[in-house]
Amino acid sequence: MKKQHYIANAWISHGQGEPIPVTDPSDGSILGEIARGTQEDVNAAVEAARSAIGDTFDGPWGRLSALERSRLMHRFAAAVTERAEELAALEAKDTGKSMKTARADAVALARYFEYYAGACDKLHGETLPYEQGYMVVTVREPHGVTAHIIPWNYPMQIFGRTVGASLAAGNACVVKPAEDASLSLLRLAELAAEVGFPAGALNVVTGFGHEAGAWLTAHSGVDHISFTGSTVTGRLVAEAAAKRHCPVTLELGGKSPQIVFDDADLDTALPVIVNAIVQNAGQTCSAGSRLLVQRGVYEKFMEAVADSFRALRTGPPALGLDMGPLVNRKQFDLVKGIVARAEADGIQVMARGQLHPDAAAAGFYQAAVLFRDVPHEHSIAQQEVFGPVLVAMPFADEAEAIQLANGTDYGLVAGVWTRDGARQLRMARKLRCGQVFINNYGAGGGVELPFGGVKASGYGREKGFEALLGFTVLKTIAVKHG
Ligand code: TXE
Repeated sequence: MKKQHYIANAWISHGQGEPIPVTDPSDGSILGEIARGTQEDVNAAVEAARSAIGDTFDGPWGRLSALERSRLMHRFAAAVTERAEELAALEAKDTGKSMKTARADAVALARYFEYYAGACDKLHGETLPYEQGYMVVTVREPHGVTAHIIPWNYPMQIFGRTVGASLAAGNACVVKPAEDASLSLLRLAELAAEVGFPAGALNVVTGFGHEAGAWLTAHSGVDHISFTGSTVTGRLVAEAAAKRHCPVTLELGGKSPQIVFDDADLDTALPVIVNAIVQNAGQTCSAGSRLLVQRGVYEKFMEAVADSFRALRTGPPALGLDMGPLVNRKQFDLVKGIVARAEADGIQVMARGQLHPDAAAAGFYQAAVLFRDVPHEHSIAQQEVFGPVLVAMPFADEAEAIQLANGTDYGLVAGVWTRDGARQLRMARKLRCGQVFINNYGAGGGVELPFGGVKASGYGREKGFEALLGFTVLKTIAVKHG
């Protein structure tokens, strides 16, 4: 299987870039290759998007009415739903995620398009009170061409929430998938053409981040950048954007706490807390990767978490177990190294999950690991691991819980487990993060709920109506009518 870029509704490659091999994380074998985007490829994709929009929104995509955009997006959502199984299988093969997670991703993708399709014709400006003799209105216009740098952990979902919102607002998109997970997004671009999107409205250029990604973010024809990925790369993207005054949203990593008070409903909390760290083998920006438990229930709750961890099974994606392999050798070595260093530093492993006998030795399989009594300052309690690794520590009271919860560079999501209503509200207000879940944990929340971080977790919001606003520019028109 050899894939080219998908630009202006056609398979295409410019230049002579060496192709990038596509590896199957379940056994390390080579599945095929994708094109290594060149500067020419990036230029072609941006130009295709610009002509789809047109200089004054008069191109074949730019001139469509909100209703026409909405109908196309609904058709796309229906096509994704129809092909959910095919898309999930492609994603599971490419990324190693379990079929269970991949199916959920396809469903979420369709739902994002459905949500934003319904929002196209509800996006409007306002009439403003001003001096006598004036009529002042605001209108919401698209940025123009938006670039979408997408990581490998949830390609379809992140495509759904950023590209869906951007198209709904009337932008034309250039997508750069991760070099480790491009197949599903190439197929989605083809699917968009099949349901009738005009050429250039949606383009996908594959390649390496430091090449195609960097050329795209530096391109003067790009009017907005949406980046999801690591904190380090996010900073590079923001620098590139700042150099040419381009707006950017950054959805970066996290070290999100689950905070369990003595009065919590522990039976309800347990499966949710375990799922929030093992979902997608922990490769989730909003993973609940720190467990803070009040001293009164610490021993009891930790025993229950440990039992759940021992039952977790990691194995080939097709078996539909709790977890598949990690995405690539780099991530596998990274997670293994972090776990080994913590153990060497004397941090106690309380429980490990199981590796299925069919998990190939050459695959990137990592069983779940539960650490207890982890010092808050230790790097494993501070850094994003991006694997099925949960670090737990006790706390005495609400003040200490807040201090620990807020005590990392990140601020993406937090979960609070307590029956005390006043404490729920106090905690919700004092936690420094973009989303707080009380007595549940949404691992990023629903399609409708704005999502994003503070501090090193980034800025700007995805999902919900808020994301749609972010893909528009507000123009004020003041008419002096006398
Ligand atoms: O991420 P990168 P990597 C975290 C997680 C993981 C770590 C490294 O902790 O272990 O990041 O993963 C593109 N200009 N997350 O190295 O580099 C790249 O091609 C423009 C959290 O895979 O951030 C890919 O498409 N683009 C995260 C995307 O950026 C560049 C999801 C993400 O890659 C670029 C993934 C550049 N200079 C990893 N360099 C989350 N927030 O969910 C790379 N890219």
